[in-house]
Amino acid sequence: MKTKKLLVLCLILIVAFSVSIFSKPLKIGFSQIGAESAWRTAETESMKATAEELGVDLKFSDAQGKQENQIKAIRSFIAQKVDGIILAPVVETGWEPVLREAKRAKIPVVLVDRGIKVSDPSLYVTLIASDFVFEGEEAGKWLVKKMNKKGNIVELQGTPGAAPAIDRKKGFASIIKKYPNMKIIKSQTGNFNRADGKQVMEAFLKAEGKKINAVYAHNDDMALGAIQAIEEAGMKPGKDIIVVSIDGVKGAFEAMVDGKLNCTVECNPLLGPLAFQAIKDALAGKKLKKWIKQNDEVFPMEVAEDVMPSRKY
Ligand code: GZL
Repeated sequence: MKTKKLLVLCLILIVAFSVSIFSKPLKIGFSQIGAESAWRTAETESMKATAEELGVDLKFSDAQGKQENQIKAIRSFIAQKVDGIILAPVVETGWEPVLREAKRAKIPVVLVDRGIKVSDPSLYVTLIASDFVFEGEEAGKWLVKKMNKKGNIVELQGTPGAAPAIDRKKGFASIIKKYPNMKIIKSQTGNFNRADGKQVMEAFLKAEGKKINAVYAHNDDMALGAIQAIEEAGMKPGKDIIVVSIDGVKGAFEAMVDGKLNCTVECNPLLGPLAFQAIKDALAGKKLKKWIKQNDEVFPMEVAEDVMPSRKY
């Protein structure tokens, strides 16, 4: 009788212990770039809301736009022995050493929203992001049609060295170069933020003024800054100067309804569910595609009013 009781007690302990291991919340570190744009804020909200829903213990770090702060955050996550790391890399290069440390600690790393250049692709599990070259091409194709294949364009670039800045520039230029009467007469970074976008557009207007027929901004926040600069220069954005940008945030749809922005190419920031699923799959030993590509749509101003109510960010 005594052995039977002992056996039952052992069984209860084993079950309790195994439940406790599996029911312990996942501890995930998320290294976010910063809060430079409405798109970035939407991405952060998606990650935090998903972590909340899943009962994940999220360690969140805002790098204020600095790679060294992201590297520090990743080292801190490793020291805290997190189960997984999600990284939105501010730029493409400089990640190998710290990602090798994560690999040595057997912590899976999922990239969201921007890619990186590494010699060893095993340093990250997967990249969940849009195709920025496609986004740049779509903006270019739309502008070629709108401008009847002629005109002078000024370009507001994203953060130097960032995958979206590099690839949106590449994609757009690959289309424009096919039309000899379309020229990119100025191109400069506005760092993906509204204030810098406005400032750079003011300088463009001072230098080129009425020669400018269109603005291509790598994100909506810079486009909204440019729109402000165009108005302050006494011109009508959306009419005197055509404005096309990328992201598809709420402010862009409002500007299109107001007739000041002509077109935005969507870039989905709601990556939380896919990011945490990827970490779980990696922990379960599943093999993932190296790039989980997000599909994006082009929204010209003509559809903005109808589409707005269904927008999720
Ligand atoms: C794109 C993302 C870019 C957005 C900007 O995935 O990295 O950074 O287009 C954001 O708005 O600042």
